[in-house]
Amino acid sequence: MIDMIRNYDIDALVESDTAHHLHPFTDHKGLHGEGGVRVITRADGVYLYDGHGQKILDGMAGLWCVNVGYGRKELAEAAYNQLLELPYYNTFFKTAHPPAIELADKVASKLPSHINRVFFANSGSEANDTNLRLVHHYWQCAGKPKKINIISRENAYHGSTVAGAALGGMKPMHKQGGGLIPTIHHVAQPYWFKNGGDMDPQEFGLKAAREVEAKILELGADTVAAFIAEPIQGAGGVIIPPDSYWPEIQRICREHDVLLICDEVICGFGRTGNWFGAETFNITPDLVTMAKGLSSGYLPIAASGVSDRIADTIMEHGGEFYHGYTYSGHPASCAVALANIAIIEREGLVEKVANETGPHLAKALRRFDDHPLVGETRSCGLIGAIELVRDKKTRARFEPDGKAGTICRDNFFKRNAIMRACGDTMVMSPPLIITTAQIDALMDVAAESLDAAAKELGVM
Ligand code: PXG
Repeated sequence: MIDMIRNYDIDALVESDTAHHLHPFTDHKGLHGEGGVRVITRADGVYLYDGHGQKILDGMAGLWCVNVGYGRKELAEAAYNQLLELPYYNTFFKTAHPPAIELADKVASKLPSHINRVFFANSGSEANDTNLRLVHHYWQCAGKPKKINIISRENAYHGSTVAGAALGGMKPMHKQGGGLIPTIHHVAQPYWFKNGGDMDPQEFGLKAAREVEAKILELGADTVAAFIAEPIQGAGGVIIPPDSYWPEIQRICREHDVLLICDEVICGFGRTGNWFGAETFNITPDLVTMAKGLSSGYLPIAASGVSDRIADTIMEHGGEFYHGYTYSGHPASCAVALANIAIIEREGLVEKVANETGPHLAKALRRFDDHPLVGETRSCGLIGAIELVRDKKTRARFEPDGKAGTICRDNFFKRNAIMRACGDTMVMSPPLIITTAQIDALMDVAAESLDAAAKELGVM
């Protein structure tokens, strides 16, 4: 944490924000109507502090990214030292620099053994754009240029660039022009709680997986390039697929020679109790998207992990891959990512999630099983969800969609804790350094917020 706390004129900042700052994913009319933003001025460990000195428990690790927690001096020092030694150089024209080389090596060592190459980007959206470019380039090099269709899932989140939004399955984004790539197709998500009806979850998992196969057959396997999915859908509402889902997806991709892109932007770097969600679900991806936890959000950096099959084919074919970003493998971001991974290793955070805090969260969530507003709780490692319902038995929701979630989220906020609402699903993804006592504190706030929301919704 910084030694000196700066004094900001918060009211002036809020006014200035209203006048000049366009925020991502924000209804500005609504925001300004509510009196503007809450200004966060500093953070330490799992806590944020706002401009009025309030201490806020961050149950979301920022935006699912601050895995090692806030206030890590050694990450600041890694950036500082690198910026003095070599603030920038590109990796385009037969050049490289130590941090990019070392980070590619380190990340490759954490990925499944058939993935040994890494291509750097600056955000998860960019890395997914890269994956799309890589997939098309691969199939051309492999002599199957007709394989151009990509299959994704409804309600998936793969970013906010043109390709990211089209890859994702968020209908409101598509309606605003974000779904304009005609070779990208969407199938159902393995969301038993919402769509499973009376089906057994495992049966439902198989059914959802077989929608991918049906789409492949509809398009013709010789035209399908890849299937992209998050091991656990994050922004879609922490959708943990039934155990039957991923093995069936794996079989389908193998059988129809369709590449599998695992978007690990949220699941990567310890979130599920392994370095990658692919390990947790026993997935063998051809490409892996990484961002967020790669640097714990201290500096922007993302990456695509590229399997030997893809990298070797492209290399053997030869010819330039016309793709890259000015800041691919930015030295300071790479240095910070290396220091971040060193912290995760040194503090055994992945093991801690698997053996201690993950199981603790799962158990702690069970206290809401009998709550009138709660239809289901679920978690995997340190990513979890609470489903809000009007009727526990039928899993019927309140209307309109999202109302209960917003009320509940606002109640969290009032109590100085952060959980996000995805529609009527409360989601959490705290920093991986969170202690069991801090998880209990978060659950205490959840209990109060659920009670308050239930009263507001008239069910308690
Ligand atoms: N893939 C996944 C799985 C993500 O969660 C991205 C790609 C895109 O990453 P960038 O770095 O381009 O944002 C993400 C990002 C939310 C929320 O409201 C989630 C994300 C981003 C912004 C908001 O939950 N995830």
